[in-house]
Amino acid sequence: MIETINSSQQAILLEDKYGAHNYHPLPVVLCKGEGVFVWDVEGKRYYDFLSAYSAVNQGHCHPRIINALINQAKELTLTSRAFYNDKLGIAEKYICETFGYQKALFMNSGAEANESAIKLARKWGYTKKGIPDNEAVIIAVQKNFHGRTTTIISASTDPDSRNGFGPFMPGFEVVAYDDVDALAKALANPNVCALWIEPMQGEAGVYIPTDGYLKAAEQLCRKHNVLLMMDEIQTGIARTGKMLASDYEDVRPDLLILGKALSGGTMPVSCVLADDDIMLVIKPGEHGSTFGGNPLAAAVCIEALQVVKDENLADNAMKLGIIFRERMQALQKKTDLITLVRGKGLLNAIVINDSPESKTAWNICVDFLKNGLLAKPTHGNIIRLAPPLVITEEQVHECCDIIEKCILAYKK
Ligand code: IF1
Repeated sequence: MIETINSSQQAILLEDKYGAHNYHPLPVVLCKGEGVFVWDVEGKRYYDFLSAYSAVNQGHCHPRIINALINQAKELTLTSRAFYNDKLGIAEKYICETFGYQKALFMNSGAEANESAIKLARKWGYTKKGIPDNEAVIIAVQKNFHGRTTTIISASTDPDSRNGFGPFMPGFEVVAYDDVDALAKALANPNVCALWIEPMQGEAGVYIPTDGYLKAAEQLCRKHNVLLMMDEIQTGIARTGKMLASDYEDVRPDLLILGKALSGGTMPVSCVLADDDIMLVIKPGEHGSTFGGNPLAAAVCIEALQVVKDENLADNAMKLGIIFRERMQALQKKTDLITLVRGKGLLNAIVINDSPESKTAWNICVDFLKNGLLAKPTHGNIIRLAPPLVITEEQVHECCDIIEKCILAYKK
Protein backbone atom coordinates (compact mmCIF):
# COMPACT_ATOMS: atom_id res chain seq x y z
CA MET A 1 0.00 0.00 0.00
CA ILE A 2 1.49 3.41 -0.99
CA GLU A 3 1.27 5.82 1.98
CA THR A 4 0.49 9.52 1.75
CA ILE A 5 2.47 11.84 4.00
CA ASN A 6 0.24 13.81 6.37
CA SER A 7 2.87 15.03 8.80
CA SER A 8 6.59 15.66 8.98
CA GLN A 9 6.87 13.19 11.83
CA GLN A 10 5.33 10.46 9.68
CA ALA A 11 7.89 11.07 6.93
CA ILE A 12 10.79 11.08 9.38
CA LEU A 13 9.64 7.80 10.91
CA LEU A 14 9.31 6.18 7.49
CA GLU A 15 12.84 7.20 6.51
CA ASP A 16 14.18 6.06 9.85
CA LYS A 17 12.56 2.66 9.55
CA TYR A 18 13.07 1.94 5.86
CA GLY A 19 15.95 4.17 4.75
CA ALA A 20 19.72 3.89 5.07
CA HIS A 21 21.00 6.07 7.87
CA ASN A 22 23.74 7.69 5.79
CA TYR A 23 22.62 11.22 6.58
CA HIS A 24 21.62 13.19 9.66
CA PRO A 25 19.14 15.68 8.19
CA LEU A 26 17.86 18.74 10.00
CA PRO A 27 14.37 18.01 11.41
CA VAL A 28 12.39 19.44 8.47
CA VAL A 29 10.39 17.61 5.78
CA LEU A 30 10.11 19.49 2.51
CA CYS A 31 7.39 18.99 -0.06
CA LYS A 32 7.59 22.02 -2.37
CA GLY A 33 10.23 24.30 -3.83
CA GLU A 34 9.97 27.49 -5.87
CA GLY A 35 12.84 29.90 -6.50
CA VAL A 36 14.59 30.71 -3.22
CA PHE A 37 11.81 29.13 -1.16
CA VAL A 38 10.94 25.64 0.06
CA TRP A 39 7.90 24.58 2.08
CA ASP A 40 7.55 21.82 4.67
CA VAL A 41 4.68 19.36 4.97
CA GLU A 42 2.90 21.62 7.48
CA GLY A 43 3.00 24.49 4.99
CA LYS A 44 5.78 26.54 6.62
CA ARG A 45 7.97 28.46 4.15
CA TYR A 46 11.77 28.66 4.39
CA TYR A 47 14.57 30.42 2.56
CA ASP A 48 16.83 27.69 1.19
CA PHE A 49 20.41 28.67 2.10
CA LEU A 50 21.93 25.36 1.02
CA SER A 51 20.57 25.16 -2.55
CA ALA A 52 21.02 21.37 -2.50
CA TYR A 53 24.77 22.01 -2.21
CA SER A 54 24.69 24.41 -5.19
CA ALA A 55 22.56 22.22 -7.45
CA VAL A 56 19.64 24.67 -7.59
CA ASN A 57 21.59 27.81 -8.52
CA GLN A 58 18.72 28.73 -10.86
CA GLY A 59 16.21 28.41 -8.00
CA HIS A 60 13.89 25.52 -7.19
CA CYS A 61 11.71 24.27 -10.07
CA HIS A 62 12.68 27.06 -12.47
CA PRO A 63 9.71 27.20 -14.91
CA ARG A 64 11.86 27.26 -18.05
CA ILE A 65 13.88 24.24 -16.91
CA ILE A 66 10.80 22.35 -15.76
CA ASN A 67 9.13 23.02 -19.11
CA ALA A 68 12.21 21.75 -20.95
CA LEU A 69 12.09 18.65 -18.75
CA ILE A 70 8.36 18.06 -19.35
CA ASN A 71 8.48 18.71 -23.09
CA GLN A 72 11.43 16.38 -23.65
CA ALA A 73 10.03 13.76 -21.29
CA LYS A 74 6.96 13.52 -23.52
CA GLU A 75 9.14 12.79 -26.56
CA LEU A 76 12.15 10.67 -25.59
CA THR A 77 13.99 10.21 -22.29
CA LEU A 78 16.65 7.57 -22.94
CA THR A 79 18.10 5.69 -25.93
CA SER A 80 21.45 4.59 -24.43
CA ARG A 81 24.48 5.63 -26.49
CA ALA A 82 24.09 2.53 -28.64
CA PHE A 83 22.17 4.93 -30.90
CA TYR A 84 22.35 8.65 -31.58
CA ASN A 85 19.68 11.04 -30.34
CA ASP A 86 18.66 14.46 -31.57
CA LYS A 87 19.50 16.42 -28.40
CA LEU A 88 22.98 15.28 -27.24
CA GLY A 89 24.94 16.92 -30.08
CA ILE A 90 23.19 20.24 -29.49
CA ALA A 91 23.99 20.08 -25.77
CA GLU A 92 27.61 19.10 -26.43
CA LYS A 93 28.05 22.02 -28.84
CA TYR A 94 26.33 24.44 -26.47
CA ILE A 95 28.36 23.48 -23.42
CA CYS A 96 31.63 23.45 -25.41
CA GLU A 97 30.92 26.96 -26.70
CA THR A 98 29.82 28.14 -23.25
CA PHE A 99 33.08 27.10 -21.57
CA GLY A 100 35.48 27.18 -24.55
CA TYR A 101 36.43 23.53 -25.08
CA GLN A 102 36.48 21.20 -28.10
CA LYS A 103 34.72 18.18 -26.57
CA ALA A 104 32.20 17.28 -23.82
CA LEU A 105 31.64 13.95 -22.07
CA PHE A 106 28.24 13.87 -20.35
CA MET A 107 27.79 11.67 -17.30
CA ASN A 108 25.29 11.70 -14.44
CA SER A 109 26.62 12.31 -10.95
CA GLY A 110 29.52 14.53 -10.03
CA ALA A 111 31.41 11.50 -8.80
CA GLU A 112 30.96 9.86 -12.19
CA ALA A 113 32.36 12.95 -13.89
CA ASN A 114 35.38 12.91 -11.58
CA GLU A 115 35.86 9.18 -12.21
CA SER A 116 35.72 9.86 -15.96
CA ALA A 117 38.31 12.64 -15.59
CA ILE A 118 40.61 10.25 -13.68
CA LYS A 119 40.35 7.70 -16.50
CA LEU A 120 40.99 10.35 -19.17
CA ALA A 121 44.02 11.71 -17.29
CA ARG A 122 45.51 8.28 -16.72
CA LYS A 123 44.96 7.18 -20.34
CA TRP A 124 46.48 10.50 -21.54
CA GLY A 125 49.44 9.87 -19.22
CA TYR A 126 50.12 6.46 -20.76
CA THR A 127 49.42 7.27 -24.41
CA LYS A 128 50.66 10.88 -24.65
CA LYS A 129 53.11 11.51 -21.77
CA GLY A 130 54.71 8.07 -21.89
CA ILE A 131 54.13 7.16 -18.25
CA PRO A 132 54.82 3.44 -17.73
CA ASP A 133 51.62 1.35 -17.64
CA ASN A 134 49.75 1.35 -14.30
CA GLU A 135 52.24 3.83 -12.76
CA ALA A 136 50.27 7.06 -13.33
CA VAL A 137 49.95 9.29 -10.27
CA ILE A 138 47.30 11.93 -9.69
CA ILE A 139 48.06 14.69 -7.18
CA ALA A 140 45.14 15.58 -4.91
CA VAL A 141 45.06 18.01 -2.00
CA GLN A 142 44.27 17.87 1.69
CA LYS A 143 40.58 18.29 2.62
CA ASN A 144 39.44 17.63 -0.91
CA PHE A 145 35.89 16.56 -1.67
CA HIS A 146 35.19 15.00 -5.07
CA GLY A 147 32.50 12.43 -4.34
CA ARG A 148 31.91 9.16 -2.56
CA THR A 149 33.05 6.30 -4.83
CA THR A 150 35.83 4.01 -3.57
CA THR A 151 38.34 5.41 -6.07
CA ILE A 152 37.53 9.02 -5.21
CA ILE A 153 37.73 8.46 -1.44
CA SER A 154 41.12 6.82 -2.02
CA ALA A 155 42.37 10.42 -2.35
CA SER A 156 40.28 11.75 0.54
CA THR A 157 41.77 12.97 3.83
CA ASP A 158 38.41 13.01 5.60
CA PRO A 159 38.07 10.08 8.02
CA ASP A 160 34.27 10.09 7.70
CA SER A 161 34.57 9.74 3.92
CA ARG A 162 37.14 6.96 3.92
CA ASN A 163 37.38 5.02 7.18
CA GLY A 164 36.04 1.51 6.86
CA PHE A 165 35.87 1.54 3.08
CA GLY A 166 39.34 0.16 2.15
CA PRO A 167 41.24 -1.23 0.41
CA PHE A 168 41.90 1.92 -1.55
CA MET A 169 42.86 2.65 -5.15
CA PRO A 170 46.59 3.31 -5.59
CA GLY A 171 47.93 6.13 -7.78
CA PHE A 172 46.98 9.13 -5.67
CA GLU A 173 49.35 11.39 -3.76
CA VAL A 174 47.91 14.03 -1.44
CA VAL A 175 49.68 17.33 -0.80
CA ALA A 176 48.77 20.44 1.16
CA TYR A 177 46.18 22.71 -0.48
CA ASP A 178 47.13 26.32 -1.20
CA ASP A 179 50.87 25.41 -1.03
CA VAL A 180 52.75 26.19 -4.26
CA ASP A 181 56.04 24.70 -3.00
CA ALA A 182 54.30 21.41 -2.25
CA LEU A 183 52.90 21.44 -5.80
CA ALA A 184 56.27 22.25 -7.36
CA LYS A 185 57.80 19.22 -5.66
CA ALA A 186 54.93 16.80 -6.35
CA LEU A 187 54.42 17.73 -10.01
CA ALA A 188 58.10 17.18 -10.85
CA ASN A 189 57.54 13.41 -10.60
CA PRO A 190 57.49 12.27 -14.26
CA ASN A 191 54.77 9.73 -13.48
CA VAL A 192 52.29 12.42 -12.49
CA CYS A 193 49.53 12.73 -15.10
CA ALA A 194 47.25 15.24 -13.37
CA LEU A 195 46.67 17.70 -10.54
CA TRP A 196 43.11 17.38 -9.19
CA ILE A 197 41.76 20.34 -7.21
CA GLU A 198 38.70 22.45 -6.45
CA PRO A 199 39.23 26.20 -7.06
CA MET A 200 37.63 26.74 -3.66
CA GLN A 201 37.02 23.91 -1.22
CA GLY A 202 33.29 23.70 -0.56
CA GLU A 203 33.02 20.82 1.88
CA ALA A 204 36.13 21.88 3.72
CA GLY A 205 34.13 24.93 4.73
CA VAL A 206 34.35 27.30 1.75
CA TYR A 207 38.13 27.50 1.90
CA ILE A 208 39.49 30.06 -0.59
CA PRO A 209 43.14 29.60 -1.62
CA THR A 210 45.59 32.51 -1.64
CA ASP A 211 45.29 34.79 -4.69
CA GLY A 212 47.60 33.43 -7.36
CA TYR A 213 47.51 29.81 -6.19
CA LEU A 214 45.34 28.65 -9.10
CA LYS A 215 47.51 30.50 -11.65
CA ALA A 216 50.68 29.07 -10.09
CA ALA A 217 49.13 25.59 -10.20
CA GLU A 218 48.30 26.05 -13.88
CA GLN A 219 51.83 27.25 -14.66
CA LEU A 220 53.42 24.34 -12.78
CA CYS A 221 51.18 21.92 -14.66
CA ARG A 222 52.27 23.39 -17.98
CA LYS A 223 55.93 23.28 -16.91
CA HIS A 224 55.76 19.60 -15.95
CA ASN A 225 53.36 18.45 -18.70
CA VAL A 226 50.66 17.60 -16.12
CA LEU A 227 46.93 17.98 -16.74
CA LEU A 228 45.03 20.43 -14.53
CA MET A 229 41.75 18.72 -13.53
CA MET A 230 39.46 21.32 -11.97
CA ASP A 231 36.45 20.14 -10.01
CA GLU A 232 33.92 22.98 -10.38
CA ILE A 233 30.95 20.81 -9.50
CA GLN A 234 30.07 23.03 -6.55
CA THR A 235 31.87 26.29 -7.45
CA GLY A 236 30.93 26.39 -11.13
CA ILE A 237 27.92 27.69 -13.03
CA ALA A 238 27.87 31.19 -11.57
CA ARG A 239 27.89 30.19 -7.88
CA THR A 240 30.99 32.22 -6.93
CA GLY A 241 30.12 35.34 -8.95
CA LYS A 242 31.78 34.23 -12.19
CA MET A 243 30.76 31.44 -14.58
CA LEU A 244 33.64 29.44 -13.11
CA ALA A 245 35.67 30.09 -9.97
CA SER A 246 38.72 29.42 -12.19
CA ASP A 247 37.82 32.65 -14.04
CA TYR A 248 38.95 34.73 -11.04
CA GLU A 249 42.55 33.93 -12.04
CA ASP A 250 42.00 33.41 -15.78
CA VAL A 251 42.92 29.76 -15.33
CA ARG A 252 41.86 27.34 -18.09
CA PRO A 253 41.75 23.79 -16.72
CA ASP A 254 42.77 20.97 -19.08
CA LEU A 255 39.83 18.98 -17.73
CA LEU A 256 36.84 20.96 -16.44
CA ILE A 257 34.46 18.94 -14.28
CA LEU A 258 30.87 20.16 -13.83
CA GLY A 259 27.70 18.81 -12.25
CA LYS A 260 24.87 19.82 -9.88
CA ALA A 261 23.44 23.06 -11.36
CA LEU A 262 24.05 21.77 -14.91
CA SER A 263 20.45 20.56 -14.61
CA GLY A 264 19.13 23.26 -12.26
CA GLY A 265 18.61 20.54 -9.67
CA THR A 266 16.04 18.60 -11.72
CA MET A 267 18.07 15.45 -12.40
CA PRO A 268 21.66 14.20 -12.22
CA VAL A 269 23.68 15.74 -15.08
CA SER A 270 27.46 16.06 -15.04
CA CYS A 271 30.07 16.70 -17.67
CA VAL A 272 33.82 16.65 -18.32
CA LEU A 273 35.11 19.24 -20.82
CA ALA A 274 38.48 18.93 -22.55
CA ASP A 275 40.16 19.46 -25.92
CA ASP A 276 40.61 16.75 -28.56
CA ASP A 277 44.18 15.75 -27.60
CA ILE A 278 42.86 14.69 -24.18
CA MET A 279 39.26 13.65 -24.80
CA LEU A 280 40.06 11.43 -27.80
CA VAL A 281 42.44 9.16 -25.88
CA ILE A 282 39.31 7.21 -24.91
CA LYS A 283 38.14 5.20 -27.90
CA PRO A 284 34.67 3.74 -28.65
CA GLY A 285 33.72 1.07 -26.13
CA GLU A 286 36.31 2.15 -23.52
CA HIS A 287 34.01 4.20 -21.30
CA GLY A 288 30.28 4.86 -20.93
CA SER A 289 27.13 4.74 -18.80
CA THR A 290 23.50 3.84 -19.36
CA PHE A 291 22.11 7.32 -18.73
CA GLY A 292 25.18 9.42 -19.63
CA GLY A 293 24.21 11.91 -22.35
CA ASN A 294 20.53 10.96 -22.47
CA PRO A 295 18.25 13.29 -24.43
CA LEU A 296 16.30 14.34 -21.35
CA ALA A 297 19.51 15.43 -19.58
CA ALA A 298 20.68 17.14 -22.76
CA ALA A 299 17.48 19.16 -23.14
CA VAL A 300 17.48 20.15 -19.46
CA CYS A 301 21.18 21.09 -19.49
CA ILE A 302 20.76 23.43 -22.47
CA GLU A 303 17.90 25.27 -20.76
CA ALA A 304 19.62 25.32 -17.36
CA LEU A 305 22.71 26.97 -18.85
CA GLN A 306 20.62 29.44 -20.88
CA VAL A 307 18.78 30.51 -17.73
CA VAL A 308 22.12 31.20 -16.00
CA LYS A 309 23.10 33.48 -18.88
CA ASP A 310 19.73 35.10 -19.58
CA GLU A 311 19.21 35.98 -15.90
CA ASN A 312 22.80 37.16 -15.38
CA LEU A 313 23.10 34.89 -12.35
CA ALA A 314 26.89 35.27 -12.10
CA ASP A 315 26.60 39.07 -11.86
CA ASN A 316 23.79 38.71 -9.33
CA ALA A 317 25.87 36.33 -7.24
CA MET A 318 28.85 38.71 -7.41
CA LYS A 319 26.81 41.76 -6.39
CA LEU A 320 24.73 40.12 -3.65
CA GLY A 321 27.69 38.16 -2.30
CA ILE A 322 29.45 41.44 -1.51
CA ILE A 323 26.35 42.75 0.26
CA PHE A 324 25.93 39.46 2.15
CA ARG A 325 29.53 39.35 3.38
CA GLU A 326 29.35 43.02 4.43
CA ARG A 327 26.30 42.21 6.54
CA MET A 328 27.99 39.13 8.05
CA GLN A 329 31.19 41.09 8.77
CA ALA A 330 29.10 43.77 10.50
CA LEU A 331 27.40 41.04 12.53
CA GLN A 332 30.77 39.52 13.41
CA LYS A 333 31.67 42.79 15.17
CA LYS A 334 28.61 42.44 17.42
CA THR A 335 29.24 38.89 18.63
CA ASP A 336 32.06 36.56 19.66
CA LEU A 337 30.10 33.65 18.17
CA ILE A 338 31.45 34.23 14.64
CA THR A 339 35.21 33.98 14.21
CA LEU A 340 35.36 34.26 10.42
CA VAL A 341 33.26 35.12 7.38
CA ARG A 342 34.53 33.90 4.01
CA GLY A 343 33.35 33.21 0.51
CA LYS A 344 33.02 34.41 -3.06
CA GLY A 345 29.81 35.28 -4.81
CA LEU A 346 26.98 33.42 -3.09
CA LEU A 347 29.15 30.58 -1.76
CA ASN A 348 29.84 31.78 1.76
CA ALA A 349 30.37 30.40 5.24
CA ILE A 350 30.57 31.64 8.81
CA VAL A 351 32.91 29.89 11.23
CA ILE A 352 31.35 29.47 14.67
CA ASN A 353 33.49 30.10 17.74
CA ASP A 354 33.26 26.62 19.21
CA SER A 355 34.90 23.25 18.68
CA PRO A 356 33.86 21.20 15.62
CA GLU A 357 32.68 18.53 18.04
CA SER A 358 30.29 20.96 19.75
CA LYS A 359 26.63 21.13 18.77
CA THR A 360 26.71 24.93 18.59
CA ALA A 361 26.63 25.27 14.80
CA TRP A 362 23.93 22.60 14.58
CA ASN A 363 21.83 24.32 17.27
CA ILE A 364 22.21 27.66 15.49
CA CYS A 365 20.97 26.00 12.27
CA VAL A 366 17.97 24.66 14.20
CA ASP A 367 17.28 28.24 15.33
CA PHE A 368 17.61 29.39 11.69
CA LEU A 369 15.08 26.70 10.78
CA LYS A 370 12.63 27.93 13.42
CA ASN A 371 12.99 31.41 11.93
CA GLY A 372 12.39 30.36 8.33
CA LEU A 373 15.90 29.80 6.92
CA LEU A 374 17.54 26.46 6.08
CA ALA A 375 21.30 25.99 6.36
CA LYS A 376 23.45 23.13 7.59
CA PRO A 377 26.87 22.95 9.27
CA THR A 378 29.82 21.39 7.48
CA HIS A 379 32.66 19.90 9.52
CA GLY A 380 31.13 20.75 12.83
CA ASN A 381 31.53 24.47 13.39
CA ILE A 382 31.27 25.92 9.87
CA ILE A 383 27.88 27.00 8.53
CA ARG A 384 27.74 27.17 4.74
CA LEU A 385 25.36 29.89 3.50
CA ALA A 386 24.52 29.50 -0.18
CA PRO A 387 21.08 30.57 -1.46
CA PRO A 388 19.88 30.10 -5.04
CA LEU A 389 21.46 32.74 -7.29
CA VAL A 390 18.02 34.14 -8.21
CA ILE A 391 17.73 35.72 -4.74
CA THR A 392 17.03 39.47 -4.67
CA GLU A 393 18.85 42.15 -2.68
CA GLU A 394 15.79 42.66 -0.53
CA GLN A 395 15.62 38.93 0.24
CA VAL A 396 19.35 38.86 1.09
CA HIS A 397 18.74 41.59 3.70
CA GLU A 398 15.71 39.73 5.05
CA CYS A 399 17.82 36.57 5.42
CA CYS A 400 20.68 38.50 7.04
CA ASP A 401 18.14 39.85 9.52
CA ILE A 402 17.13 36.25 10.37
CA ILE A 403 20.77 35.15 10.73
CA GLU A 404 21.58 38.20 12.88
CA LYS A 405 18.53 37.69 15.11
CA CYS A 406 19.45 34.03 15.76
CA ILE A 407 23.16 34.66 16.28
CA LEU A 408 22.63 37.57 18.72
CA ALA A 409 19.98 35.64 20.65
CA TYR A 410 21.97 32.41 20.82
CA LYS A 411 22.92 31.17 24.27
CA LYS A 412 25.52 28.37 24.38
C1 IF1 B 1 27.26 14.16 -0.03
C2 IF1 B 1 29.71 17.43 0.49
C3 IF1 B 1 29.16 19.40 -0.80
C4 IF1 B 1 31.18 18.21 -4.67
C5 IF1 B 1 32.36 18.43 -5.42
C6 IF1 B 1 32.10 16.35 -6.52
C7 IF1 B 1 30.94 16.09 -5.81
C8 IF1 B 1 30.45 17.02 -4.87
C9 IF1 B 1 33.16 19.71 -5.24
C10 IF1 B 1 30.22 14.77 -6.08
C11 IF1 B 1 29.21 16.73 -4.11
C12 IF1 B 1 27.69 16.98 -2.33
C13 IF1 B 1 27.58 15.50 -2.09
C14 IF1 B 1 26.77 15.35 -0.84
C15 IF1 B 1 26.92 16.63 -0.04
C16 IF1 B 1 27.57 17.61 -0.97
C17 IF1 B 1 28.83 18.16 -0.46
F1 IF1 B 1 29.31 17.90 1.66
F2 IF1 B 1 29.57 16.14 0.37
F3 IF1 B 1 30.96 17.78 0.23
F4 IF1 B 1 28.48 20.04 -1.64
F5 IF1 B 1 30.17 20.01 -0.30
N1 IF1 B 1 32.79 17.50 -6.32
N2 IF1 B 1 28.90 17.36 -3.07
O1 IF1 B 1 30.75 19.15 -3.78
O2 IF1 B 1 29.03 15.01 -6.79
O3 IF1 B 1 28.40 12.62 -6.94
O4 IF1 B 1 27.30 14.09 -5.26
O5 IF1 B 1 26.83 14.42 -7.69
O6 IF1 B 1 27.88 13.26 -0.62
O7 IF1 B 1 27.02 14.17 1.18
P1 IF1 B 1 27.83 13.97 -6.65
